[in-house]
Amino acid sequence: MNEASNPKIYPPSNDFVAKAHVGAETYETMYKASIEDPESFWGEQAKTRLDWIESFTKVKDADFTLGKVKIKWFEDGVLNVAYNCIDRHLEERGDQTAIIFEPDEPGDGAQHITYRELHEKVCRFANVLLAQGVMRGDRVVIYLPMIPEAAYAMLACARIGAIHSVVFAGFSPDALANRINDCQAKVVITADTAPRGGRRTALKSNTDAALLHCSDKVRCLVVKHTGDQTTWIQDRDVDVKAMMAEVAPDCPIRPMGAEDPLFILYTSGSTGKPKGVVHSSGGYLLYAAMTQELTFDYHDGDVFWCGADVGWVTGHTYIIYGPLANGATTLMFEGVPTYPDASRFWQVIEKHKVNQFYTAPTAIRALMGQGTKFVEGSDLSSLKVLGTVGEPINPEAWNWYNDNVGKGKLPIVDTWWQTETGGHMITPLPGATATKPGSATKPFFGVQPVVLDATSGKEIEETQAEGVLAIKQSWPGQMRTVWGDHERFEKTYFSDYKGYYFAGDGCRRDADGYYWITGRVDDVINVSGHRMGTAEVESALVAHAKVAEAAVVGYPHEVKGQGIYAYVTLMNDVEPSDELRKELEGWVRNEIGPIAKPDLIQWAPGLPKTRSGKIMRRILRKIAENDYGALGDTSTLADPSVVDELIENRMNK
Ligand code: 6R9
Repeated sequence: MNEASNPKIYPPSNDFVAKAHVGAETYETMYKASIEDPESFWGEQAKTRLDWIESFTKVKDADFTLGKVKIKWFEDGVLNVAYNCIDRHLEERGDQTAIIFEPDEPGDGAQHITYRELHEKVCRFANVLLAQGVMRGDRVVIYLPMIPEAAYAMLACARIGAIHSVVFAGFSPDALANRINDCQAKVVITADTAPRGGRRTALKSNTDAALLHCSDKVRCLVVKHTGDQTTWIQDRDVDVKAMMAEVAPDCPIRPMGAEDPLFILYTSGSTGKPKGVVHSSGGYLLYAAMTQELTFDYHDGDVFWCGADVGWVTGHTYIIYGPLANGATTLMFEGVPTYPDASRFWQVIEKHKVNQFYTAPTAIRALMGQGTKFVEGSDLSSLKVLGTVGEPINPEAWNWYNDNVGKGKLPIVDTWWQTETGGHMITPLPGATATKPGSATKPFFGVQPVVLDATSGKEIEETQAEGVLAIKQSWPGQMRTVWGDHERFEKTYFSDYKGYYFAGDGCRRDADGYYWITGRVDDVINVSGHRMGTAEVESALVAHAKVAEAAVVGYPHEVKGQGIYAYVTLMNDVEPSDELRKELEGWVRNEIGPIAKPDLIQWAPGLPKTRSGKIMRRILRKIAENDYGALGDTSTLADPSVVDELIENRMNK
């Protein structure tokens, strides 16, 4: 039986409902209010959840019309994000732990950083930035692992009004250089080396390599984290910890406009180079705080653990900004789920008595593959809510999570959202929504999803619908623009379906109005919950001297969700070999990072193209999926025989 068409339903328990912030009725009333009168709804939320230096008089000014797209919230309000995440909590919870840092090596001992300590560290870090000449509006690239300094650096930027752009520490020097150059950063912050799963990544030397391609004015701030030896360039490199010890322990906040950018985060799209997604100070923070509290039913005193990396949006919103704005205790984990062994996640939960745990389906599948013995040995009784994010969760993984981690008793929130949306968009609220495994269920407050017919672009009115997912109205956490390219912003998100925000996912809505995300409908693939533009991998491949042409598609992968399948046409005089295959894998690793390494490379003497020279990816996808029985119409191909050749030599047999 197809689970999706007749799924088991999991209502919240009465005990849970009794203590929850939002129950089913409240959800309905509040949701209705948020859609019918967004101005009052969000005005009220912004006043109660955030502290303003000057309050706003205007709540919303948004337009999705192509050519004049504009998204503004609380426009004339003035606030400071770091103040909201730290200073305002000092009186009441100065001695409460703000951040628990759990290092890669379990034997190294955790750190508990109180709000008061966080305040001092962030102030000192901010003074270091100021001493480097960083001013309001300047860009600061943060290329750090999951260490407290990453949080200090982000909040220090927010304190002085600089715009941070965190680059995932798994990215290569080239990827780092592209981002530093695109946002014209004044400073890059890195660490000597980064331990992860018992191995070390040489971040400083990656940064040195990246900076060869950047302006020589870029300063390099180095956090000496492991003490490993690195090269040192006088006049360019700065020892952050040494300087933090010298500067003043206090630093005034800079009042910022609600619409001033808080950060830029680069993300992959279906075309071109990664885009710098710009998020605001006021609207973003409000949305981060509200979703963190309500989606996870966070209560004062709880320990919250989002297992993402700060290099992704999930880490921004649910390790740093959301929890800290709410005065929560947030856990930062430097390691990986399988080191020293596959019980690490569960050990960390037991050790720190974690109440809410948020991870990705790919991590669940990887741990599932190790059997249940690793989870059985840990005391998970502190857990109250489980969450997932990043990709659709398959029922097997959902059931495993539910049975073994939730012991059949905990609500699981499957949260659909994107880098662009700032926070959760479609998600259960644990005290309000009965869940169905594999469905992200219902919209969050203020979010108006619609299902559009993919070809006509018309809204499907019936409850039961299948098509592409779009959003009708702005919400405060929405991205504001693409850094330096507003036209690209409009074109990417508002031009395919006029009047709506569209960001590339397909979906189904069932008879109960529940949403089921079916995956990307564009040339973006989702590898272990990480977004990867196929165009990016292709351009890395063709940059290799022996490659004439390349086409990249996704294919189903048991653990990663999707794997990367590359069809490569070599230059005329080049012979294919296993060594060359390895060389290309290493090449892509170096060009982009390990997450972009192709899983399968097929030598393709020719690619299926239309007579106008367009590669027919639909066909390549089918072959990669081993589903070539249904190739559809191939009559428009310039040379249909290439298809037989590709099928014959396919890699995914
Ligand atoms: C937060 C984040 C966004 C893309 C998105 C969609 C996929 C995320 C999902 C999900 C199904 C979920 N996605 N959450 N698909 N169910 N609960 O992941 O941001 O890295 O920008 O990726 O991830 O395809 O469009 P980002």
